[in-house]
Amino acid sequence: MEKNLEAIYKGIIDGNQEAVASAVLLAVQAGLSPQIILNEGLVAAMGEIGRLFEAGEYYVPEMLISARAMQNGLNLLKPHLVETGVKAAGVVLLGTVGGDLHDIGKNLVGMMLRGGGFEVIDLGTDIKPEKYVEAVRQYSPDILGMSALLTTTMTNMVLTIQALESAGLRGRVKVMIGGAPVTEDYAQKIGADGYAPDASLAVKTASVLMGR
Ligand code: B1M
Repeated sequence: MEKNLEAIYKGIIDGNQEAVASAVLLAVQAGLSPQIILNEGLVAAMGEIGRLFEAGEYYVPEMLISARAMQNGLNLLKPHLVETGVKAAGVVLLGTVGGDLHDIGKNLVGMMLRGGGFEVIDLGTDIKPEKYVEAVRQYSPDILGMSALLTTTMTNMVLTIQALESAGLRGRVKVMIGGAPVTEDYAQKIGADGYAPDASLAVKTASVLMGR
C-alpha cells in the first residue's frame, strides 16, 4: 500500500486524528486521486473498524474515536472530492433514519451530491417519518434520500414511505435509499425509487431519478 494511504489507514485504526489529517494532506500533495484516498484509505479503515468491533476487539468508544478521525480526514478531502463530481442538478433532502446516529456515509453521500451539482438539505440523524414528511412539505425537494446503518432502523425507511403516502406527498418526491444493510432488493420491496451502494453511485442514481 502507498505510504500515505497506509498512514491514513493506521491513523484511523489508532483513532489518531492528527496522523490522519496530515496523511490525507500529504496524499493529496503526492497527487493521489481523491477517490483512491477515500476508498483505499478512509473507507477501507472503517471496514476494518467494523470487523474489530464484530470480533469484540473494539468497543463503542474506540469505534467513536476512529469515526471522528475518519470524519476529520473526510472534511479535509471534501474540497478535492467535490471537484471530481459529474454535473447534474436538483434538490436532495438527506437524513439518517429514526433511531440511527450513523452519519459518516450520509455525509459522504451529501458531499458527492453537492459535487455533482445538487443542492443538498441535510436534516441530520435520527429523523423520524413525520420529520421527513414535514421537511418534504417545507422544501419540496426532487429527491428524498434516506440512510440507515442498522438492520433495526432500516425498517423506518418503509414507515417514512408510508407516511409520505398518507400525507399525499409520495407522488411529489422520488425516494432514494442506501446504507450498509440496505440492498437493491430491499429498495424494490419497500417501493423506493432508487438505491445506491456507495456515494459515487448515489450521484448517478440521483441523476437518473432526475431524468438525466
Ligand atoms: Co455502529 N454499527 N453502532 N457506530 N458502526 C455498525 C453499522 C455495525 C455494522 C458494526 C458491526 O457490528 N460490525 C453494527 C450494525 C449491526 C447491524 O445492524 N447489523 C453497528 C452497531 C451494532 C452499533 C451500535 C448499536 C453499537 C452499540 O451501541 N452497541 C450503535 C448504534 C447507535 C445508533 O445509531 N443508535 C453504534 C454506534 C456507532 C458509533 C456512534 C460509535 C459510530 C458512528 C459515528 C458516526 O457515524 N458519526 C459507529 C461506526 C463508526 C460504525 C462502523 C464501524 C462504520 C460505519 C461507517 O461510518 N462506515 C460500522 C461498521 C461498518 O459499516 N463496517 C458500524 C463508513 C461509511 C463511509 O460507510 O456508512 O456504509 P457507510 O456509507 C456508505 C454506503 O453505505 C452508502 O454510501 C456510503 C459511502 O460510500 N450509503 C448511501 C450510506 N448512506 C447512503 C444513502 C444513499 C445512498 C448510499 O442514498 C440516500
